[in-house]
Amino acid sequence: MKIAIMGAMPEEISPILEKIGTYKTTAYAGNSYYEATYKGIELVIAYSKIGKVFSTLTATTMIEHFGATKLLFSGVAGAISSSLKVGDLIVATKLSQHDLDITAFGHPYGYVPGGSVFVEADKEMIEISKIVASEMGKNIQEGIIATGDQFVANEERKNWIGTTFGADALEMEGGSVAVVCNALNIAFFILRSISDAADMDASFSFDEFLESSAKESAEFIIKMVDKLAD
Ligand code: 4EZ
Repeated sequence: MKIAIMGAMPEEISPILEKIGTYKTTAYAGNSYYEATYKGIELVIAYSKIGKVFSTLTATTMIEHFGATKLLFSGVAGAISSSLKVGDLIVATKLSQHDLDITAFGHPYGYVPGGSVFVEADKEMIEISKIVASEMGKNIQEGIIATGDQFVANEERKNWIGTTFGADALEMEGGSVAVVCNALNIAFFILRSISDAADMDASFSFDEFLESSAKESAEFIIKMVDKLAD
């Protein structure tokens, strides 16, 4: 077993790198990949840069080049569901691409022929996350995450994504990572901590809470790895 841990931004993986201590850095495909052995488990860690294209490249590289057999994503997200507040954790049950649109041909939003509107995350790791959450005394919500190449800072757009996909949170990488892992048969787990509410104050909230929320998510991911190592 070799576990890939990815984020989109440096802030999303630095708490993990700090925790594991020593690692080997490899430059590959325009990015840096960090490899380590932690509690007897091989890890490959990277931040992809923001968005669906970079996250697709990084997820694929971690699997095809570095040999990852499971993938865990850690990061922050904008809340859609009013029950999600800054710092809260959401684990994706399934993910979609909210900006994928060939509706002009009668297809639903998020769908292209050969694909599917939603990609489901690994059920086993979601079950493990519930155990981890109870051991940590933390609340973790399951929900649908919608992904697109835009920072949503608009109530109308956010509500449209919520209604169209039944989504509880939104971000810019999970849906593409899900497509990669699904295609390559790699179990994946997408965790996000809320940094903002994807509304007109989103950019300010994001700037204020990126670091603390990213840390919330990263700490949980480390506990997940601890559990997988048992
Ligand atoms: C993308 N990530 C945001 C990156 C923003 C600015 C320099 C998560 C996220 C997000 N994505 C947090 N809040 C969001 C929102 N309101 N819309 C989209 O994965 C980088």
